[in-house]
Amino acid sequence: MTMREASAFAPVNIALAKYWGKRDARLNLPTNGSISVTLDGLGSETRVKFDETLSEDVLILNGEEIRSSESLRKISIVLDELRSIASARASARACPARVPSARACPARVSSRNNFPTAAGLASSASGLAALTLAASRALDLDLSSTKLSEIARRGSGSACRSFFGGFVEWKRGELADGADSVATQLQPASHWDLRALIAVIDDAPKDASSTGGMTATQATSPYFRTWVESAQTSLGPIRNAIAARDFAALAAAAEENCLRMHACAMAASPPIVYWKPQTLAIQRLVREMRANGIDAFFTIDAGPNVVVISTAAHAAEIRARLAASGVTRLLEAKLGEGTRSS
Ligand code: 2P0
Repeated sequence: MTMREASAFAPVNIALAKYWGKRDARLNLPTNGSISVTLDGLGSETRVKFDETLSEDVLILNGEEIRSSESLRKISIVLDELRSIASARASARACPARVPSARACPARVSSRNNFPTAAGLASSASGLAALTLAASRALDLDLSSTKLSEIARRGSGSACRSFFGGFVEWKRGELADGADSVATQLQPASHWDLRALIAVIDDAPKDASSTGGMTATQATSPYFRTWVESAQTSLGPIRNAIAARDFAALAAAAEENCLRMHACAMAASPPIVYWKPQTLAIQRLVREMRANGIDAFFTIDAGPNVVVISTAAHAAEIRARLAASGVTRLLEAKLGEGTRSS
């Protein structure tokens, strides 16, 4: 019998080389490659149930029904893609008129994040990755991680990186259909025991979505072309620093990449400024710590929170210094594995 419901857990990933620009908005193909670390324990647990009594897909996030058209559009892109694969397979196997209804019917998606939603942490990445695996299992599709990652990417670009553990690269690719724009693991989590300390400055929903901010930056920032060139050039040094476990080189290249992304967004018209005063204060503190021999660098996504990356040996010292500087909410994670069934 076809299983009609299934669950999956997908981890958050934090980009050390950022995705910020689309060369194809329909397929979510990026203007530049990106590199991320997959976090252990922080993520989204998502249950998908195909239900003939529904008239359209339903999204429940942290117990509340979401009616935002952007969130619903993203989940339906993924669900439609999986429904179409399932229908095509069923049609190929049996009489087309007897395609099981679960394959074509709407789904109820219930997702829970164990971190603050919409605060610039990549909640859409883990949510869409978990949805993709859960829905594929509910439809009894046995797809490779690479294929699942490609489908999740269409819902939210950064979701493609959450399928793999440790250090992950999403290649820009050259092909128009995106077949070569896939995520792959650079190194497993065991390669280098780094920690991510997430200073939560504000967990209220942010003013503008990542998708909107990215699109507006691309359309109006005079620095966009330069950002893309620079982002693409930063991949080699970041890849090499990870392979060599060279913390100082990784710190320099990742901070530069992050600040250039934000500089490009700030130059958009109207300007896109995700930072708050504490965002800048923590950047300064992290630079001071590094100057004093502590392994720490920062990265910031489309929100005010600062993620401090450190070696395991220095995490406790950094935690204490962040707390002393007034950070009251700090999440900490090791690097971990990719998306899994649950
Ligand atoms: C990243 N971000 O690489 C960058 C850095 C935010 C800042 O990927 O439009 O939600 O759904 O493809 O994946 C956030 O963008 O955007 C993001 P869509 P997504 O992590």
